[in-house]
This record gives sequence, structure tokens and C-alpha cells, in this order.
Amino acid sequence: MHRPAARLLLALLLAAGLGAACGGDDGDTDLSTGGDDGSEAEVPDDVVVLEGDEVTVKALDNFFRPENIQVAPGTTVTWTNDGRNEHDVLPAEGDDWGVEVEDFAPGDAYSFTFESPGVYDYYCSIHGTKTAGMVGTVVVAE
Ligand SMILES: [Cu+2]
Repeated sequence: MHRPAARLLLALLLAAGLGAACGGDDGDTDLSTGGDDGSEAEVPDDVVVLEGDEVTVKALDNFFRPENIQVAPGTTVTWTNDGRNEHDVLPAEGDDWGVEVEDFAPGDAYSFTFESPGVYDYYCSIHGTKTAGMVGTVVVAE
């Protein structure tokens, strides 16, 4: 006669456990609103989650790899120009970060630490526009 109660308890424990496991993803719901500027940037489907305090994105000829990354707040993202062409890294919105072509020759590197959760689209103005061509996204989320 105790069995149903035990089963209910088990179910509750499982639910609690699953809830805790998913806790870190709660921030996803407000990601579509972008950073603190109210932009409408969306999380790309093929986003690659990169772990660690420092991650690297390669600028190649002529694309970024990985193109779309997700990192935790406080992560330093370093772009390296591993191509033979000139590139730049410009945010699609604002000018709080990014590197101009004269400071990003082949072999150069540029770093920025993303503190605030949000979706940061960027592009290379030489080989793309804000929305097409040589573009990338940094998703900052817990
Ligand atoms: Cu480029």
C-alpha cells in the first residue's frame, strides 16, 4: 500500500532532478531580445558551444570558423586572422568591440571579453555585409 506513494515520491525527485539539470538553460528564453540594446538578433541553429575562459575564432579566406559560437558571460573571444587576405571584425550593432582591417592583418589577433548575455552578430566588411557573406555570431549565455 506504500507503493503508490513511493512512486509519486520518485516522480517528484526525478522532476526536481531534471529541473535542476535544465536550470542553466533558463536564460535562453530572453536571448532573442539580444543584448542590452533591444536588438532582435536570433540564436543561430548551428551554434557551437565553446567551453573555457578563452576561446578562439579563426578568420579564414573568407569565412569565420566556427561561424556561430556560444560562450558563458566573462569569456574572452580571440579572433585570429589565419587567412592570407585582409579581414576585419565589426559588430552588426554598435561599435563597442571589433577590430579594423589595419589592426587585423594576416597573423594578427584581436580579443574581446563578453560580459553581458546576448546575441552579438558581427561581420567582415571586406567580404560580407551585416547579414550575409563573411559573418558570425557570438551568443553569450549561461
Ligand atoms: Cu574578410
